[in-house]
Amino acid sequence: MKKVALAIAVTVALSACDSEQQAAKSVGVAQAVAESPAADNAQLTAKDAEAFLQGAQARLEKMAQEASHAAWLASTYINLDSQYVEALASERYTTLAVELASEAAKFNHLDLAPDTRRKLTMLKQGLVFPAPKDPAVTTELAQIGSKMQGMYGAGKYCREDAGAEKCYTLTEMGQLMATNRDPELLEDLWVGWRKVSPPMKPLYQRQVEIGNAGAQELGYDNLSVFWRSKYDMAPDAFAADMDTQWGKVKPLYEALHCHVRAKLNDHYGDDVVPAQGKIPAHLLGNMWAQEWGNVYDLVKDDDMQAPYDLTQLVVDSGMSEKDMVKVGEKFFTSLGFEPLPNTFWDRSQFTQPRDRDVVCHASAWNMDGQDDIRIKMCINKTGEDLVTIHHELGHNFYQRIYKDQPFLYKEGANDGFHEAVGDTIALSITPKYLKEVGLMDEVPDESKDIGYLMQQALDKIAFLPFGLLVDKWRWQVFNGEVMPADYNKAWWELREEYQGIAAPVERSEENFDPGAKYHIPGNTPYARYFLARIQQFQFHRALCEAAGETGPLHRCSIYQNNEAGEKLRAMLAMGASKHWPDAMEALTGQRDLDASAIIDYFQPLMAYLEEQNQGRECGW
Ligand code: X8Z
Ligand code: ZN
Repeated sequence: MKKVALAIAVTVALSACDSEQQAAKSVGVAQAVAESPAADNAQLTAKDAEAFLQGAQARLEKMAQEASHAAWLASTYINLDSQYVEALASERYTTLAVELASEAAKFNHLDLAPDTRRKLTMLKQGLVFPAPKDPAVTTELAQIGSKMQGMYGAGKYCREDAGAEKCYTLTEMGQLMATNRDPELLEDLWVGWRKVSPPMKPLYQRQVEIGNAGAQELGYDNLSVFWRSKYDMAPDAFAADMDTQWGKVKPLYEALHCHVRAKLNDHYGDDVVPAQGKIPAHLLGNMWAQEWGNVYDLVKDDDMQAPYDLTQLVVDSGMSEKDMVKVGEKFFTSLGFEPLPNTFWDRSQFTQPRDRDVVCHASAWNMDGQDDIRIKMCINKTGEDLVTIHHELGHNFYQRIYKDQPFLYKEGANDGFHEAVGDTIALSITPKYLKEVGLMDEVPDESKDIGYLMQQALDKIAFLPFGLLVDKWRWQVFNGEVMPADYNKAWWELREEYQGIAAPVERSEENFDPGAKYHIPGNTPYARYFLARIQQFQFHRALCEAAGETGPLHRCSIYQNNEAGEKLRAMLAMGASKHWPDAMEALTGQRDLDASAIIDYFQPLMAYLEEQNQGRECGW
């Protein structure tokens, strides 16, 4: 960082998938209003509001830089000291953001230009967990956050293996959940990982109390309303729209659930997977049963080969973890995005360090609101991680292309957009594309398409109810509908109702299973991933149209297509400067969330599933 008289070059952090969304630009002047003695509100003018916003953005940007570097440190070297530093920086950031958010209310009575009003609203809604204006409580909130992140990141499960104790990291357990088919081992890992979270429960409970008090001081009923207020519509309308979209895709989920249950029943037998009812949660290839692509081998018909096994292609190609990231970068540059800067390659974390604990959950960061972008992952050489790399790079390319927006607009059009960008690109990892980049020799014929769609559905469709329920649970916790004595019960009611899965062993309030999922201790809202699953198919459909592709959506790849690239870049460059329906319209011509694209994409699979499920009793 370089200090210059009067203009301090400052930078800040944005970590997509992390709790605080921050960004930065160079600080100019204009701290005058924010620092001047409080003026009489009645005298304030629109010009004062603009000056206030300029000063506020400059101050936040500066503070966010400090918070980003501390957070990066605490995520990549988990220890007492990094947590101490991170909590301090986060406390300072929260204090400032809360102070500015409340100060913004002094312009409430003014008739302001829409852009000024939007920035004031965004200032008010910028934090994920606001603290009340009490320094001791703000400190407590920051310490709770750092502590829970650290507990999750450093979590391990130790078990007896061939007479010796072996401790597994979450990444190692994830690999076993994906590939091992021994139900006893899978159950043991499932139960074992969940030992990480009971100690989090009192911390979480206190964090909710503090966050609710903070949201109330900002004028919201509770954190649930606050979290749902960030979508350019009334909070209840947002929740209702999520339910409406779910209603549209639910038949597809139910058909998939029915078929998967039947196939798992064939493989494991009635004692392990009953032919009726809920599917045991430890047998779906993923620690949280949120995406099921890893059990494709159990679900496919004997004659239904997928057109490719992406893990096999990655392994056979001999590429390194860094090479995998290069493959992702190449897709974005083929669409006209700037190549990643050298600092990205120097500063990112691609693999799990052997000598220390880190938060392995994948994330993308912008440290300075400009070009210091990075990803933090513990990459495995699998198809799943190649897709996650595209997901993370989507965040980074978005961050970079909106870097010249004002600080408060250095965000996605809504948080679902941010999550959808990389996934949209990954939908173009088709056989045609893989052949073009030399990872595959021949494009398989159409007879293999159902296999490909099945593989995609096991990830994309299986995820939808999980994407919906995580924040349904949090909203109920925040608004007091669910009290701490029922945290785990309420969690499993939702898991059972929406996903049709069941815990493999009895659970009780001694357990705190929500805490064993990153986004609960990590305080990352989750509705965004549900939105993104719907949006990415809308984006894919629109980009394929722009590219002049006329074939089925699942065969379309926009690799190297200028028209599609231009459209995507134009929308992303808007950042959060416009209401999200404007951004949506710029890319798709539609102003609403529309599940018809995901339904169209999977239409051939739906027909197949309906046929397969004939004579089966579906549902749970
Ligand atoms: O957390 C993530 C990304 C980082 S934003 C890896 N995802 C959700 C999850 O892992 O639970 C992507 C899909 C859903
Ligand atoms: Zn993400």
